[in-house]
Amino acid sequence: MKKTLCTVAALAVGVSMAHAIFPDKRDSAMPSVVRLVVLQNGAWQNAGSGVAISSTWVLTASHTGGTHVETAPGRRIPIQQRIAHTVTSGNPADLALLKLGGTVSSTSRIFYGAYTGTGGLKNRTCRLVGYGLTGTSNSTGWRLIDNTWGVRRAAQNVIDDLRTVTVNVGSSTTPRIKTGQYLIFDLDRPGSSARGSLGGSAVTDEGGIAAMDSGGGMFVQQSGSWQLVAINAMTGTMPGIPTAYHYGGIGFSVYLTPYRDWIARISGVR
Ligand SMILES: [Ca+2]
Repeated sequence: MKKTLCTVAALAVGVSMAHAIFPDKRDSAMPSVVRLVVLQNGAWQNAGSGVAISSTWVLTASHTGGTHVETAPGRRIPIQQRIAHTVTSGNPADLALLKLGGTVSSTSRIFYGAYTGTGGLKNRTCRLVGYGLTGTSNSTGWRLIDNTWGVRRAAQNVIDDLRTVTVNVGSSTTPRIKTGQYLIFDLDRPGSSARGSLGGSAVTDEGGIAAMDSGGGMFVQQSGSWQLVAINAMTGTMPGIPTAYHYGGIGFSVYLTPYRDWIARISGVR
């Protein structure tokens, strides 16, 4: 299985790292999920997603970009400082905290839950929220539609696994190696359990993540609300399945519990 995941990681780099929520279900429940944007050629372009964990701090994946966060169309707040995760030895995780030069009104609580045991995250239904591409499903998988990013959407899935994965989020000439603990979900075919690779059958609104969903949130229902457990980061595949968006393809979100101390130290959010 470890070898399989090395393949997964390599392929994940092959696809765009600034990874859409599909299906096309617009989200109204999670305004804490913000769009990262940058001004290029006179227009605000997508640079990923993020999740506000306090009025002045946004958590995202370190491979996202952007100079501003957009909380609603046209309402932009500058990013004052970007602080990537660091470690004293080994590789850092694919996480970054963004200090805002203004305040947001909607925030999400982080649930630092265990993976196994009573109330653990394993096999829990999760909600994925971000500003990435949407698409349509067919008999073999999802066909993503170009230029559909920039809208906040939500999909659901099930947390199937927890793995430590090493991945290059840079290029071959300028590598940026990240090692992190990821919560993993597979893309099951709506209405069928025949083509999944990890867990059970599809849940309502089963979907995954794609370009520009990177940095968005994975949430679970906890104490009566949706709480943040992971940051959406990348997609992969399993042997014999051609692309990440075929049924059986896998999505990876950085599990936040192992990084609790770092998040608290930088942002003060506990
Ligand atoms: Ca699934």
